[in-house]
Amino acid sequence: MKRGSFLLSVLLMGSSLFAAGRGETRAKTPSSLSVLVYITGMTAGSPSYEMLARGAEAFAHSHSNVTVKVYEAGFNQAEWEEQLTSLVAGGGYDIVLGSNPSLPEICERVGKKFPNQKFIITDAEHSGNPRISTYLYNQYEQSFYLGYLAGLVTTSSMPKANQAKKIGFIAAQEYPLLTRHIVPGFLEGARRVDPGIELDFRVIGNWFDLNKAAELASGMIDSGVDVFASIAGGAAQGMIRTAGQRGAYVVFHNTNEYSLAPGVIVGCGLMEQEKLVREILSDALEGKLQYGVSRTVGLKEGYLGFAADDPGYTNSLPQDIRDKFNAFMDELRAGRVSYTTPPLN
Ligand code: RBF
Repeated sequence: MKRGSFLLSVLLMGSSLFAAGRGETRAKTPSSLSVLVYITGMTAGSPSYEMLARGAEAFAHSHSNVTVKVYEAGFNQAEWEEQLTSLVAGGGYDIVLGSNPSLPEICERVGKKFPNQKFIITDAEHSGNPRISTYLYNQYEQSFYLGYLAGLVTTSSMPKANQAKKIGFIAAQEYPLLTRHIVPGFLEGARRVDPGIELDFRVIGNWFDLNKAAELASGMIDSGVDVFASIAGGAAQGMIRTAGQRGAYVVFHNTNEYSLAPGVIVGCGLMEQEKLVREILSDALEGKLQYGVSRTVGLKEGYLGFAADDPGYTNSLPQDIRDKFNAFMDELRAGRVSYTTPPLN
């Protein structure tokens, strides 16, 4: 070996050692990225999972050095950790990407066995683990403005609104993000319209039983509920069906679903999960993604919204309600509505 090239290789070795020594925060820019999209349930019928998979697949489609595999873990939560363990055991994925508030704990345990594995989780909050990066949507905020709309509708003289000041919420199951942010935010929003509004809250027990959701909705209508919200994945379809048949309204979280039941679904919140996922993967590919931290994203950051520019909204609600709601959204975006997001833990 000539002296020049020997010196060069020593220098190169030194610089790569130096780069490695800088550790976690400035990982080298990967030349390719292999992503496992881990769906904690089934993709179809669950908007947040559909957007997760679509965003990742779109990113892979436009980047030839990115591969994405979508894995559906199914509804048996007791199996998720073991499934994920065997999926990462082969070491084939640079990152595991998921969207579920219960995933950080599972990933923390799996990561102990596979210290090089990285996990990125949206719709969750977790910090301090150098293998895990999380993005929490401010679901208190989305529920707060959807609750405000529900409050306007239940106190209105719209054809299907009754005298009772009662709104309903159907959940698939209880978990901290739901019981501490989503449900309290919804009631608080409604009470900004009228402090006398009451909430009827019921739980299905799983994410797929449409008939149980329909049955619960029917009982709630009997008890005076005229506006519903839900976090129930595919089971929400049963509630929407009953609301349509028996004459009640629905406000919907996370996606534009007006076309499912025009005149029944009168307001849709938006979660910009596809956009967030593309940005996350772009950062990961450039080696810029930070681990060990959690960020919260909401209205003002542009990751939560409301589908106001849609005939499903404009044709379903009278002008005065839309004026009041749109004004509330403007105030909220401008930071002029004060509210406190409760702690998650
Ligand atoms: N949301 C869905 O849309 N479909 C599901 O199958 C689903 N399963 C979940 C399972 C668990 C254990 C938890 C904690 C949440 C689940 N979610 C599901 C809720 C979802 O991740 C998110 O919290 C809500 O969509 C609100 O952002």
